[in-house]
Amino acid sequence: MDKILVMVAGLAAIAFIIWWFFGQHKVESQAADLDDNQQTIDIQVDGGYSPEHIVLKQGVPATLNFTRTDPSGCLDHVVFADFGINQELPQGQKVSLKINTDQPGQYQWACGMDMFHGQVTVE
Ligand SMILES: [Cu+2]
Repeated sequence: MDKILVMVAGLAAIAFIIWWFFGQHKVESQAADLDDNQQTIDIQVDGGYSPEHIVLKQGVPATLNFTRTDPSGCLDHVVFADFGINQELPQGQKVSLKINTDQPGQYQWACGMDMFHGQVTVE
């Protein structure tokens, strides 16, 4: 009987850990606002990116508005290697980036030093 209790508790703990991780990822992922033939999303840059995962609709022109409030130089550039973008982000200024959404897929972005990451899903 004790063994069964331990096993049930162990499974519950594992289920909780799985829920915790996947739950968090879901919260971080955000779809862009769709308006006519245009989609936009605001991304705050402060100790990382918020949201960190964004979802764009394929074939609709997309604008990502990055605003860096973080004073550290680490995040002062944003790099989309797939799109050939290496953009400076002056502190406190909104910087708009156009993203090509012709091809579905997952695209990473990073800070200039490749330490912080974000992800765009085009679907
Ligand atoms: Cu960095």
